Amino acid sequence: MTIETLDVGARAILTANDRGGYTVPNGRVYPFQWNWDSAFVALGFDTWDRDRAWKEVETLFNAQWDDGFLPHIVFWQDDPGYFPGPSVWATGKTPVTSGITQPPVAATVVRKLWDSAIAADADDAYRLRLESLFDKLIAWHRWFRDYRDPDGRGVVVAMHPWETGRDNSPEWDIPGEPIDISNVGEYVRRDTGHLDAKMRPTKLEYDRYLALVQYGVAQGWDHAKITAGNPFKVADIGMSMILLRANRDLLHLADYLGRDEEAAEIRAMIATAEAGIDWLWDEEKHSWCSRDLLTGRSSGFITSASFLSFYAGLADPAKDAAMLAHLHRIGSKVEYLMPSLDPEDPGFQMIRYWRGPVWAVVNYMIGTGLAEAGFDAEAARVRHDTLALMERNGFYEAYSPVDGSGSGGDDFSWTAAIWLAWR
Ligand code: 9WN
Repeated sequence: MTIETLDVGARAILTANDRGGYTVPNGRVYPFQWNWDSAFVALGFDTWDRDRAWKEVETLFNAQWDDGFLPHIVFWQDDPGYFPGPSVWATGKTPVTSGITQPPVAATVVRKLWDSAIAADADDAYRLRLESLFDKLIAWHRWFRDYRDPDGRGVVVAMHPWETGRDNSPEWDIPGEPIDISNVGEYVRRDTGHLDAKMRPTKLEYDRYLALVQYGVAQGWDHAKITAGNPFKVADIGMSMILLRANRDLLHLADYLGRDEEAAEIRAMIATAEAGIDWLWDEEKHSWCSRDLLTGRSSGFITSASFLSFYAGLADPAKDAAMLAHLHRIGSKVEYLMPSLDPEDPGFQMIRYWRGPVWAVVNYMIGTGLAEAGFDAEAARVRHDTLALMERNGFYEAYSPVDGSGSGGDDFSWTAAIWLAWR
């Protein structure tokens, strides 16, 4: 297939999944607006429709709560095709939303949109929109500081595996054991009606997901109460790196807009993260790893998120060298980087969701970080593999790192968007 044909196909997916101001990840499997999906989707729209790109992010932030919290799903309209739907979340908000968040990639995306507007001499027309988004972005970042970092370590503590965006990563297995699933009750999953159950999380994992949703409902989605008493609290290496990066991009925007007070506040958040993030370095594994806040235990899993240290701008020569060694080792074991789990881990499964498959959006962040850090060969490999997966197999939700076969939903919005933004 030619680049032009793929461009046309990618644009057609975003257009077909556009519900008017927001884009669904996939019409059948995920019929609502998802938080980090929309941010990446905006990068795709920006390659041919700047106004629509900004609108995607603005629509997402229209669902922001008064305390700055930005939900992981916005249920702009009901749809029986997904479980758990709005009535299960019962957050009582208008629009109805979920009660947990997702990785904060939006500030980095908004900076990209702004840079692209400047390059096209269109910044005057977007300045007010930037000002408005800036206020909402910093409110969300403050919310992370206030509710997702109870020990003030400068990391992001996920209260639900879905918050990490890497739902069934083995990092959550042991920390998930204390979750009481005895009262979850009967429910009907919809995901396994759309997709092969072999690709999806297990029943035990779903029971835990739902028990945590029910816990949030029981707390009235009061995030202070959840922060205090949640039975699952894991410092996620992915969200922690992503927020650090997002704060650097938000600082750039603050300086640009002359927002001195906010800039000082963002600098303080960056300084806290830079001082505290080493807590997520696993000396035994020689890798960045998620860590259970409740027990202090490192997960010990090397996942695709471990490689986001470059994207976070952590220039630490010894740690960088260790991560590059892992990258080369993993790269010699699989056809396509970057598997969501180390292929030498006994739990590696090439098509089961976040236990093996490759996600284009994670690769985009890894590749961007590697390029910025000057690791050109590694950056080129990650980018090349990502684009090759799409050229050979179309725009799937994820792909087997072993044979490149598609996993999860097809005609997937954020994959199409990454093609357009990164090819
Ligand atoms: C739960 C939409 C989302 C992504 C997540 C991915 C998957 C949902 C699910 O799909 O999660 O949020 O039901 O499996 O793990 O990263 O945002 O594409």
